[in-house]
Amino acid sequence: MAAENLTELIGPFVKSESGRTLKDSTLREFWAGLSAAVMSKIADDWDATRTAYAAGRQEHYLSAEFLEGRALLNNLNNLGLVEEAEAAVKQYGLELSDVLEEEPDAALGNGGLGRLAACFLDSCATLDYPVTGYGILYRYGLFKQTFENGFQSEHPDAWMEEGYPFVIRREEEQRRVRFADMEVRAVPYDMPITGYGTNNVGTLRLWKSEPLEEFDYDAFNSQRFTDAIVERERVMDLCRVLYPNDTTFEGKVLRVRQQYFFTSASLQEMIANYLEQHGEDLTDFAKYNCIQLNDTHPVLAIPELMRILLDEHGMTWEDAWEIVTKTFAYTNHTVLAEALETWQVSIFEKLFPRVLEIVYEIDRRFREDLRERGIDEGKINYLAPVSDGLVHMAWIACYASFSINGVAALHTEILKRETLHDWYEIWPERFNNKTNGVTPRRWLNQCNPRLAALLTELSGSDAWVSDLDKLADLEKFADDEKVLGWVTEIKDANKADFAKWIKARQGVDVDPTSVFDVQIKRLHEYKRQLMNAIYIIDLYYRIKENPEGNWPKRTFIFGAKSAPGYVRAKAIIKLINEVARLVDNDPVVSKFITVVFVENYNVSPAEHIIPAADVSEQISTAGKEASGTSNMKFMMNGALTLGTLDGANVEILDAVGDDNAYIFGAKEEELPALRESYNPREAYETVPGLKRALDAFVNGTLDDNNTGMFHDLLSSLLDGTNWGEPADVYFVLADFPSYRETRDRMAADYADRQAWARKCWINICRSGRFSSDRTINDYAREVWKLEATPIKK
Ligand code: OAK
Repeated sequence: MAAENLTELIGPFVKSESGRTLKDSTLREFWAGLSAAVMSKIADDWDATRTAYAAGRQEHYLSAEFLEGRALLNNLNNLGLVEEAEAAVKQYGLELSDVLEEEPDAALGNGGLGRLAACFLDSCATLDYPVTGYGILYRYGLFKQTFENGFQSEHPDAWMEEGYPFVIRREEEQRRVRFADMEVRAVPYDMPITGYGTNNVGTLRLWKSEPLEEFDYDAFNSQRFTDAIVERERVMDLCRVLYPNDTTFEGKVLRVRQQYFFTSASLQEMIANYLEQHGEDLTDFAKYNCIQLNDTHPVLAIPELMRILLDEHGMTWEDAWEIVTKTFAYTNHTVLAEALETWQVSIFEKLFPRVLEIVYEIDRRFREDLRERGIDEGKINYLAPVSDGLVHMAWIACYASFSINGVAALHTEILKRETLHDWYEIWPERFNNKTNGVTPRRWLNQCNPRLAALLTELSGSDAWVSDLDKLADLEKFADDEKVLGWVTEIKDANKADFAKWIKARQGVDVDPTSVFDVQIKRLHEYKRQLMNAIYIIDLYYRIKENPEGNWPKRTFIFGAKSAPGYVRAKAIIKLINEVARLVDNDPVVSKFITVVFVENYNVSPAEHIIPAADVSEQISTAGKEASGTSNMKFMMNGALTLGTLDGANVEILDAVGDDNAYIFGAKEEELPALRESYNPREAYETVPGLKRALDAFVNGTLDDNNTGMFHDLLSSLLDGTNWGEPADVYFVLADFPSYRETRDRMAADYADRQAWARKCWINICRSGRFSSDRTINDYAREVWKLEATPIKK
């Protein structure tokens, strides 16, 4: 390729975006032009990678969500083009950082599961693994959140309406997906996934549904204008919106349509590639293909692959099943009961009767298989793919997959012991753990350039960016006062940046010298943002009682979206906003503390928040958070964990030791016994400060605008519900005393900045095992049996 510099490329590309002179082009058009220029630079390598991967063994990552966030800076960093890009926009008097802020987040995911998929693709590209991601091109990503009088309000996010240069429509590779009541075209849109320090460029293929015929002109010509449009819209509806539920299942027909749509299109492509590369005999399909199911959302791929092999390639059931059971691997991402996907048989009947027939046959053979193993009928019926008129997606996944994994050591143990215990008893060899990881490219090198520069300088190269274990070599500086001084300076500079950013974004003033204490994640009762808020209310009263006290200055930062229909989660959002107002309106308390709720929390806000954090709140009820991944991002950026022994916190503690993390609360194995004797009302009456804090919900101190929602929150803690939910399901009040003690101690410890910085440094240096490169190498070696395939230049 002609060695063209971004400085030369940018002008023409911006012009072709804007259709006017450069001086009149908008910042947004500069973003689009620069992005298009970057695409032109990777096109040849992208092609070469696709060709190289097609021939050998490949892994296909099927996921209903990919929470990619922004792409331009990530690509510039990976390609080593940041300085070139800076110079390119400087010619026109622009700052690269301003251009980058024009990019919308590709928010095609809800939270942890979707962001994990994005980190995994980044690692696969960096490590040259032949892996392709498959998902859905949602027209509307996760809703945009605003606060109206403290209440969450949701707005559509038409993220690519103004054009998005990082996806390419591949018209010629379209497939057809048939439902009983409609047939649609699946048109792939490909997003390049660049890696760090490699020429390989992976692919995220996002399918979009379109009508078979662009427009029904017959209907149109015979004056049936609406008919022509209605049919077209029905097909477009399929991919219109990402369902905003995180870890909760909703049995909506459109959702199961989405699931079948993208899995069917993806499988058709895998089969077509196999036929092209390896000939007509599909016996070796599993030798060349492995499919990772990101939770149960893509599990329809199992009966669909059966259908393709049986109906379209004339295989016997036995041969087809042999292939299927060697192809699929399943990752579970939660033990929460409300996430379990079960679809009504009648929905399958209506949408894809043939797939249902196959599911029934899987069910029949499953029952036979288990009977032969001497398993009793009650258990068989419980584990069967179909029972009580419902199709159980997780059971199909467990039965057909050669590998079943959890996402942190504790989570995998809970799966084996409880959630999937019966499966584990029958097929123990299928179970394995793959502790999650996060990409250090985006979550350290890119979002925290100051710290990245220090790490590179001290280690003499940037090799740590693609081999994070190298940071262990820097632990020798843990007692080097100069280095610890730099660590503190870097954190302070990042905090000053955050203060500017949040001032510009929300008009809030924060004191960069205060302790930044952060909880950012989806709003869910088990994550216990409510416990965090109760602490702040209690602190508010303690400060009011003793305004002369030596209170450390603190900023409490929240970021969280609630599912639009999750009433209690929305009440908690309103409550936190009310606490922020209460504190802000108090001239005494506001001298010491500030509460900030970052609106519309997403990937790119996280990149501003995490490098500035001192305290990482990881306070879920033990046993409920499968892994957590922000805990890892915070650790890498030198924030200390305030957490329960849950998910990957357990492994973070194991890595850094007691002295370098703040752990509190009941352990998972203690909770069943605690439940027996638990009386939250007693805690309310006896734990000092608790009654006063909780009464503030309902005595007029905090205002829920007469909705009664704060009353409901309180009674969920003290009384449970009349539909049988026990009081305080998530042990908020039980863990409160130890949370308060630990959090108080942590804030006091911050005063010794040198000792604090030492702890931060240990966290940073020991974060190597939480790189998604480690996770992906484990999957590649132990599950996918995949070799790195670097392209030749
Ligand atoms: C979403 C929908 C259905 C089931 C699970 C999820 C989900 O997002 N789970 C989250 O996955 C993350 C990645 O493995 C974990 O870190 C979180 O703990 C888990 O809640």
